[in-house]
Amino acid sequence: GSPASLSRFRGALVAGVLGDCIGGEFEGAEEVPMESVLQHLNSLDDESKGNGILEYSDDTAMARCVVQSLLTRAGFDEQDMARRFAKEYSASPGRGYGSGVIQVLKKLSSPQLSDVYQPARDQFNGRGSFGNGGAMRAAPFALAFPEMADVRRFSRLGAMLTHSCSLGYNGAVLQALAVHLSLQGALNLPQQFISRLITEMEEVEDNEATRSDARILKEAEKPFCERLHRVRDLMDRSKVSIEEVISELGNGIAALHSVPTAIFCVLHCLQPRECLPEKYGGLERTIAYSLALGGDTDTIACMAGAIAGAHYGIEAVPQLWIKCCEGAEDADMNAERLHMLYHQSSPGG
Ligand code: R7I
Ligand code: MG
Ligand code: MG
Repeated sequence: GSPASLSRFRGALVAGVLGDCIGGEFEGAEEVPMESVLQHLNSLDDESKGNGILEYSDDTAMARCVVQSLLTRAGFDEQDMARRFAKEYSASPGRGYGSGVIQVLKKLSSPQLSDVYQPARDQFNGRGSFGNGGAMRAAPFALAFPEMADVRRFSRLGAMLTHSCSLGYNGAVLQALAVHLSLQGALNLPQQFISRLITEMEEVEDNEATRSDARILKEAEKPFCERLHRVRDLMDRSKVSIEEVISELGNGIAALHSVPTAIFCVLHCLQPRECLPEKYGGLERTIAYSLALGGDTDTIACMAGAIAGAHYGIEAVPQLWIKCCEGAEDADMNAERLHMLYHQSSPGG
């Protein structure tokens, strides 16, 4: 499809929901045999199973808040977004939120709160969370703002409402930038795609907050850049085992151990793979492969799904999978609204 086409918007938002709903089955599992993944995916093709059987989790619940806020305010409004997070949490607290972020969401619902970023700063003894909760809901920022600088800025601020550690919010920026580039068709040249992400993140991570967090947490000076270099090294290899991907990139709840992993899943599945059914297209491969990594499967599949969906477009998303997932049809309608907002705000368009 052409750059920033409606099909790509729909693919991104819908496949993100699918990754969350379908990936929930294996969240926290240490080892997930590919056989179990394929069995799970085959069961979605069984039409007798009915609609909406797979519920979405916090990943989608919060992404929906981001979408609604961006649409209603026609841009980023931190007060409005914070209010929506708090309201959503109090309406459905059982969506599987991270154990730390719950404190933030409770504080955000206080009417006395003057600085909406303060509760996030208080997390983990004042360092803030490095969890992937900012990154899991970052895709909509790429679908609302055509300018890369806006995507960078607002995905960071949107994540900082709950994640004030740079290893948390920079993960959100990376995820949003990956969706942004994919939307432009950048995955047609995978080597350039990863190089551009590295170049962008070099700048994003070039500041004192990042250096200081990295030092304290004993990470490389530019943690996400270092991981993206590992992604590039793995890409260049003809054969990579699941175990190697997990040990090199991680599959955990930290943004650093899941966002680069999600990006790798997309890149690795651009071509057919021996371990995956021949009948699968790229989008199905990406979701299946993300689940087979185990660990934080709903979130990794959600992030990989959004990047892959922006590349392949809605036509690549299996109808029967959409039917099985709560919130997928809704995401499809919102994608159209975001597409309009995006093209309204683009210069001359
Ligand atoms: O990041 P967050 O919103 O969690 C998202 C994850 C996704 O997998 C969702 O699907 C859902 O399952 O949860 O929630 P946080 O509570 O901010 O962070 C998640 C977890 O990361 C925390 O509960 C901690 O275990 C860990 N964590 C930290 N641990 C020590 N020190 C995050 N930051 C720190 C830290 O600074
Ligand atoms: Mg979740
Ligand atoms: Mg998760």
